[in-house]
Amino acid sequence: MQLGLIGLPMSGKTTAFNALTGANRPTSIAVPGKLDVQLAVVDVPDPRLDALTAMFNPRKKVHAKITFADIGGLAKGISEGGLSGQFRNEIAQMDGFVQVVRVFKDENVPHPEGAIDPQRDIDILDSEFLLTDLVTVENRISRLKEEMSKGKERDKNARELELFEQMRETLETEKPLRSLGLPYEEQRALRGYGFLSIKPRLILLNFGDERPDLASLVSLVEPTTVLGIQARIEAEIAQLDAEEAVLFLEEYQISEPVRERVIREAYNLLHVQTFFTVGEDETRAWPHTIGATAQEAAGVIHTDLQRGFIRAEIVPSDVLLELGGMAEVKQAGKLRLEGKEYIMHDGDVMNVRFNI
Ligand SMILES: Nc1nc2c(ncn2[C@@H]2O[C@H](COP(=O)(O)OP(=O)(O)OP(=O)(O)O)[C@@H](O)[C@H]2O)c(=O)[nH]1
Ligand SMILES: [Mg+2]
Repeated sequence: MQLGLIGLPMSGKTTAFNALTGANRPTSIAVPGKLDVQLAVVDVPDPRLDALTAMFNPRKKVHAKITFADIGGLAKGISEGGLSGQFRNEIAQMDGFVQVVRVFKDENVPHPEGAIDPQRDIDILDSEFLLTDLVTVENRISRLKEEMSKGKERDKNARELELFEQMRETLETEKPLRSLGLPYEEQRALRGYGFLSIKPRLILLNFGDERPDLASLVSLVEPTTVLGIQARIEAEIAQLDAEEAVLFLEEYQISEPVRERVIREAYNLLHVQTFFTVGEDETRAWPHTIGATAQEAAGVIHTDLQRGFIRAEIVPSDVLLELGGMAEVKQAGKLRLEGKEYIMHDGDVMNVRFNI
């Protein structure tokens, strides 16, 4: 899973990136209009994985991973005629966005628009993305019309044209494509177009050194997921070792580090949940889409397991943790055998029986 940090110049993207990943990138270096991308991979914290690891004492513990991309260079007015190919390609690879919005006041840090106005800043970037998508939609509409006039694949093209005209209308009324709430399958079919406003995004309001107070701002940006952070403070805390970090989080009354909050929201927005595999070799957390069947989930581990899938042995991790071991689970008759159509639940521990 890849989350792109976007935002206007000097909003605190790199500072937030440092807070999220523990990196130590220099701040205020991006040049507006010049793409600058830096990636960092972090472990997804999961207390269930920790508990399972303590139980099985395996050689290896493997967390789910999430990639954060610090994307510098986006700015007002750079998408006339649509964002340039390079920007588009890079940004379109993201599964979702974390949009950093400046709330902090600091005379030493100039704001590209002058005054502080979070709602305006959100709108500016939104309209850059909307414009980029609109260009793509319009190009596709002309292509479709051209093909239809030649009598090619009439039905298929007519259906697609209907969808794209709906998309155009949405964008022209200044709404993002995600507001269409297209079914997952349809979204997947559109992936090749690299639409930006179709991707889930959450908003990270950077309150600077002041305590986040969403109440005063949240109505501006609904119905989006909004989190508040003190980016600079959290970036500094992310440099500390675990024990010291706990002390400072307490001191600043930060109940949960931003990494954990953002990852949890991202899982929700992207409809991702977790299953586990356990054993003496390794315990491991596997992210997968909510609604996946056991067979599809097996494919997350390896395509061979999906192809040769016979059955899955399933036990919820909380049951396993409560009973104290696999032998106990079997003895209590709590190990279920599920077929390929079984819909995975968050926290399932799975062992795939397969044959290839
Ligand atoms: N006072 C204060 N300053 C901050 C905070 N977060 C970021 N800054 C400052 O704002 C400036 C820009 O921060 P960056 O994190 O580089 O912002 P950015 O969005 O990555 O900027 P560009 O990549 O250059 O567009 C730096 O001078 C930071 O020190 C904060 O929480 N409080
Ligand atoms: Mg930056």
